[in-house]
Amino acid sequence: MPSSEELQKRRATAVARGVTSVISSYVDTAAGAGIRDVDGNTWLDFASGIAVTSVGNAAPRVVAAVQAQAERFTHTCFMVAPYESYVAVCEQLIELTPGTFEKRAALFNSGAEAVENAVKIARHATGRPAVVVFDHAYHGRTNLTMALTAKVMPYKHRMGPFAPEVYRAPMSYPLRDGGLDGFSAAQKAIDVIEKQVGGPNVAAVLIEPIQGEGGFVEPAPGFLPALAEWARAAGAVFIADEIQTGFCRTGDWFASDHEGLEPDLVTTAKGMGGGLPIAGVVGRAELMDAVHAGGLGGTYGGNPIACAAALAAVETMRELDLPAAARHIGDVMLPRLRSLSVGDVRGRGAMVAVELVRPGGIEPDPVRAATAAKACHDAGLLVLTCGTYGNVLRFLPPLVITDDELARGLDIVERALLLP
Ligand code: PLZ
Repeated sequence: MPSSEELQKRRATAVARGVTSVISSYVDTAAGAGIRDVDGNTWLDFASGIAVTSVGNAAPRVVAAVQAQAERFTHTCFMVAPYESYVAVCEQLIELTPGTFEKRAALFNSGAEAVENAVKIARHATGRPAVVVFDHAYHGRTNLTMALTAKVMPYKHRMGPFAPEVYRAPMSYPLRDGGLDGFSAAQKAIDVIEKQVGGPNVAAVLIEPIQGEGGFVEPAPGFLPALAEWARAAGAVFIADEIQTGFCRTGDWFASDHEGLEPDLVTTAKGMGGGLPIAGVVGRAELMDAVHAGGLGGTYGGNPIACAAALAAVETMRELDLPAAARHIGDVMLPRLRSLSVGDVRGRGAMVAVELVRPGGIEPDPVRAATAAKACHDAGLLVLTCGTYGNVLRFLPPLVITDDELARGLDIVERALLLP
């Protein structure tokens, strides 16, 4: 078995520099919230492969389902020869997402692809061009989703021209917008939309209910319902990008559930596949079915092995009550982090962050975030940073993490955050 150091050398002459990794240790095996690298070091996982392995790494049910499906058949392409598991995953999406109205779903391979398709569907159904997105938004790295994503470095720099008809509105960001209440923050955004885009031109308002890469920004209560209400009145499609927040992460099946939001369309990926690449768009039947036959699809979308994994992941989430597990994780993490009196501690369920700021104000402190992350890594805890200013330390543990593992991880985080 080659060591991580040897692999780093091979990588340097084989893998494009644009693709980076958080740590330089290479994975050998992983299970639950534990990772073992090729040199035999063990890691505790507070990253879940960016909010993917919510059911744990190599979750037993997922592994068994993948093995069984691979032996039955690996691929036929749902557009060529269909199979039951694709239909079953769509049924699960319909059942689990908010709203009891008639829905349809379609499956894709990645989050970005789901977002692209949600926009295609909204534009097709409304016959309108404009898409409204928000400051600090992250929706992907493809051409359209780069345009939807806010941050230029590293996501967009020198990669334009970008897709047109994308407009950015101010986000509710309680730490940084003077603590505007949700209604006032929504009015501010709606003002921008009405003055700069015009309601009748808006195909979709697209938003992460809690922003992920942008810094775990949770809008003030009332912001999302006010925007959804405006979209409804304007005849625009309200799309919740629940790729990072969905499938139990925030303590509900979907973050939209928290305020009783019923988005017209929801995009999902990450946690839904239990580690296999699968994504979905689900929502109002009249929107989804507006698109002509053949207007949606892709060779691999809803691949049978990924569908088997998704069904097993959802079964695991139900069986282990992972929404409750996520709430428990938040209940353990938030008070402990708050007791350190470092930065702005926030989160819902198992989507928890500390935004680091300079003493006495809210000036971002990205160096402190990087130092703390490195100290965690040195101590064997895998954590991530995020945020427009790179100053947010974020935690996304697998929802099956044990209390003992959680406590061990928090000990490491505590020491890292209290470094001078
Ligand atoms: N929408 C809300 O969080 C993916 C990407 C990190 P893909 N986030 C992690 C990186 O540096 O690429 C994400 C998301 C939200 C869309 C996406 C895109 O999902 O599966 O990465 O395409």
